[in-house]
Amino acid sequence: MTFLATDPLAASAGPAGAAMGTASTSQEARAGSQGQKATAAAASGPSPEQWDAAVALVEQAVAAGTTIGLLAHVNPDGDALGSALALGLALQSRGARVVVSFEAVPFGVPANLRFLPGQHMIVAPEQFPDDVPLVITFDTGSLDRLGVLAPVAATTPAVLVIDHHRSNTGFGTDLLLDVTAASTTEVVAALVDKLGVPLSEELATALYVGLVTDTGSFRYSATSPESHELAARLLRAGVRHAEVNLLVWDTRPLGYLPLLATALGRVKLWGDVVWTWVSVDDLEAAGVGLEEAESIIDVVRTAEQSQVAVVLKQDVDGSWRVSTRSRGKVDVGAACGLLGGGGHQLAAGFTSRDDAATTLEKFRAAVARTAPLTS
Ligand SMILES: [Mn+2]
Repeated sequence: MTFLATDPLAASAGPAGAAMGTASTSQEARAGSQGQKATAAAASGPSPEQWDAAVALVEQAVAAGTTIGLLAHVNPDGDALGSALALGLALQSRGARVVVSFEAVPFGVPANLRFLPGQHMIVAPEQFPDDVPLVITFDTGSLDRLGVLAPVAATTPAVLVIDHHRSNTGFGTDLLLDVTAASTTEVVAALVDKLGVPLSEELATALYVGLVTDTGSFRYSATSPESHELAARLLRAGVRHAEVNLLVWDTRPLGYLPLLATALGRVKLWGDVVWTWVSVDDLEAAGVGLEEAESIIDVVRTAEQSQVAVVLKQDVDGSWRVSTRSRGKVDVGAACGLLGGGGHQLAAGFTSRDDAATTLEKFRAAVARTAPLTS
């Protein structure tokens, strides 16, 4: 670790000695995207009873005319927000009253998702009504991933959890969990079908965004024949895929480019871990928000000498949001789980209040404690 001592990172480290935080990054949710190589633990989707209960719950709320609250995880990605907005549009077409919310500081939809249809349903957490009888959560593996909205889901009488994370804790009163689904939107699409709602172009676009986000444009291992079949249906429903993909993948503020250059200029290989970092000062110099640092790891993880890629992103409070990716042999989901985070086997994250060097050491130690993946 000698190189760490000379790394500027060591000098600019955050508060030392504090324990790993429990909050996760939006990368973790994005993680949904990559993970889920089949293992012995692989389960199938929801049981017929779970589907029946979920459909009945939603139908009752629609019939009662009560407001239905739809919650995405903190700093929502395309899958979380696309899922919530897609079901919201479906429920509105059935005459339901719907509000969509999530935590983000400052509050707002990430820049590259602002084209998503259905944004009229979105309210800030402060505006979320406190007497909603039914809440539905999307792409959220545990209650704490709802951030400031966690108490809402903890106290609402009926909470339907729709997810595809293997690490889902089973919170809520009803569960639609399919760990074989590449994205939560695949589960939502099935629910939309069961509710008898036809796919409008808008609804299909919201579903498509989650599907392409979490499959990395159908590249990641969780991509299934069903993912492609759903994509075909969505395109037939009118999704303008070239336009959508240009906005999702290939549209960044100019400041992203110097930020990427800074991060890539610092890349180091430690054993089989390739890693880099961006500080609050870097973000400020580039004139972009933390969300723009999310995709840096997609470049870092290409290093063929590595098994694992790590990008540390400093939040304004000095903590590090840590994104990790595996090239297939290391279960980074398990390793991040040991550090209070989570995600999927090939893509996961955690939050650390240690300095960056200590954070990386702890991550490597956690990797050493996890069983290697076999394919
Ligand atoms: Mn997901």
